[in-house]
Amino acid sequence: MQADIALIGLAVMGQNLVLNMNDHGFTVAVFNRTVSKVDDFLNNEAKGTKVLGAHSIPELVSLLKRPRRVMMLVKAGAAVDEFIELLLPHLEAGDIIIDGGNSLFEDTIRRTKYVESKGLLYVGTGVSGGEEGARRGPSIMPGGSPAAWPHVKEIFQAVSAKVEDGTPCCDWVGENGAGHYVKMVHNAIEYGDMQLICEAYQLMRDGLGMTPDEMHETFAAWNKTELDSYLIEITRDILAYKDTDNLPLIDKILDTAGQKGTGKWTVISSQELGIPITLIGEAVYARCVSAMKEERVAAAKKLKGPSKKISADRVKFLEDIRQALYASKIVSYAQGYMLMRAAAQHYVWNLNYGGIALMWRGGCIIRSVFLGKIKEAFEKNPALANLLLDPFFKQAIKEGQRSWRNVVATAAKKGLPVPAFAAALSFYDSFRNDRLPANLLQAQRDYFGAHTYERIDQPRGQFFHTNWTGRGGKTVSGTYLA
Ligand code: NBP
Repeated sequence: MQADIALIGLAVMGQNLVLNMNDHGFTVAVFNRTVSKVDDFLNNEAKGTKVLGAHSIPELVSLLKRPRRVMMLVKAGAAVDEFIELLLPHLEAGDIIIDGGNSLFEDTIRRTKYVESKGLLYVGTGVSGGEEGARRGPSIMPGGSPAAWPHVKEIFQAVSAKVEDGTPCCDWVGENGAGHYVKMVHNAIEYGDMQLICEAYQLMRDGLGMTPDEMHETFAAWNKTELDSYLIEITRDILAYKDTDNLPLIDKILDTAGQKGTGKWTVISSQELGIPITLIGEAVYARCVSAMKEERVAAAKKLKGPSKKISADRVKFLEDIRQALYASKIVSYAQGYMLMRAAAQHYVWNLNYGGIALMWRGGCIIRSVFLGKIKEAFEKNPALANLLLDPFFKQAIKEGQRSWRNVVATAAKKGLPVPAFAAALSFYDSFRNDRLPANLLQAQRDYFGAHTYERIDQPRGQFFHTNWTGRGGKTVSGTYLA
């Protein structure tokens, strides 16, 4: 019994996390469904390390110190349930099963309850940062059985990314599915950030007629501003990358995007909780539209629009785009935080919002200087109801607003799609509007469905129905559905 932790799943994430743990002095025992991959790993990537190989689950468990910690990094879904069933007969009370994959938070809620009912502890943790993150320091977002945290804290915080002052990008998120929920929202914000950058890119490419090298320079400059982030940095490098013929590789990549589901899950959750994460919704749909390649190619020949060329001063318009991106990004994070706040209330999680920003500050795909500002906002005011109301972000939007509006208006006039920029701006204008047109909407609902309405001249909670046509009855919806 010598290993500190076991890791099941020797694909890209598992292998790299094992090597990372080994670098930090932990002894890791490994296992994989296709058992031959254990020896392959030991004879290649893990050669010369302290990593121990196991060829069966009982052997794996026998190598572990107590309480036993077994982490899975396998494909999300049935594989996780299957491994839990395989592990349970060999573990005992107090042992800990950890799922580090991208599991749906509802599965993690169910699994936490199930594993706890067997006397064991469960951790469902988000691990972000891809291959490089797993190897050099990911952002780790653990949730599950609170009693498990003291037993996994040391390993997790040691292998996680660190911010400049050495603080680990890993802290306890909350009970049962909280860790996976926060990771899911992280991924959805990642969808939003990527879409915003892509819209900026399209405006530069199609509107301003810029070359990849020129855009590379622009993103390089932007990365020295408030937008300083991993995604801007890789965009800068992607735009400079040349194919074997020395032409920009970016121009040869097919414009159809894939997705694995975390964006979709977040939008579904937002619909269930009634929280408008409009920018992220548009980012998910933008991938869907991109996937309709053949239909778009056919439609492009038939559906005409204005010339895409933007004749504005390039330097000035580029600054407008940068401001639009920054303002939209603030809205996106504000929406993501609104969603997490609603989820925390619904699922009874005590989320630490500043701590979440800190976990995302390093190691993960959305890491940025900006997240430091979010952390500061929640540190100053832990009860902050909406990021848009924080003085720093309020001022940032105030300063960028004219540019933001100019970009959305220009894009509309030029027929250039900016679904995320526009959704963010519409949300901003809806959120700051004290009288939306929903009075008409309620009137329509009451007209055709007797759904009733509240009145501005009567206290909230009193409902009225009008017989709009003189033909309807007095019965209101609930008993009468039109
Ligand atoms: P994959 O998601 O590709 O999963 C591969 C692993 O799952 C292998 O060990 C494979 O075993 C095992 N597996 C599969 Br596939 N089906 C199985 C089944 N029915 N029963 C048991 N084992 C099964 O690996 P990954 O990309 O390293 O990701 C691991 C987890 O981390 C996933 O949940 C993923 O969503 C998450 N994640 C990935 C990234 C990333 O950048 N790749 C980033 C963050 C999180 P085999 O060798 O026998 O086929």
